[in-house]
Amino acid sequence: MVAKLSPEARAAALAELSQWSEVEGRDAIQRTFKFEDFNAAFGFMTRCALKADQMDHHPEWFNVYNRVDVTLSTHDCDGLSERDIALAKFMDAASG
Ligand code: HBI
Repeated sequence: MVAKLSPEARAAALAELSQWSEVEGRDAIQRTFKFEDFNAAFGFMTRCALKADQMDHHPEWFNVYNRVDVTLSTHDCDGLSERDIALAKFMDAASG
């Protein structure tokens, strides 16, 4: 079972994810990624999808052309876990 982050661990992790924001009314984080075009956005999504499947941890996301809206949360613990933080960091690195 994946553990929900403690308030202290959550605050420390979010301090490192400056481009992510907390979702109102839900224990989740979100970020919008913008790319040059659809090809770049879909390449990013493909890299993240392969990583997510390896991690057995999957994003909620929505894509239109060069924009990818991502929400991360852990359904198994109904909140933020280390897996969301790890996937958010991977996505930040994969977007650059
Ligand atoms: N993805 N975001 C997210 N949260 C989960 O709890 C989760 C997941 N992918 C697979 C998964 N859990 C599995 O452990 C099972 O719940 C299917």
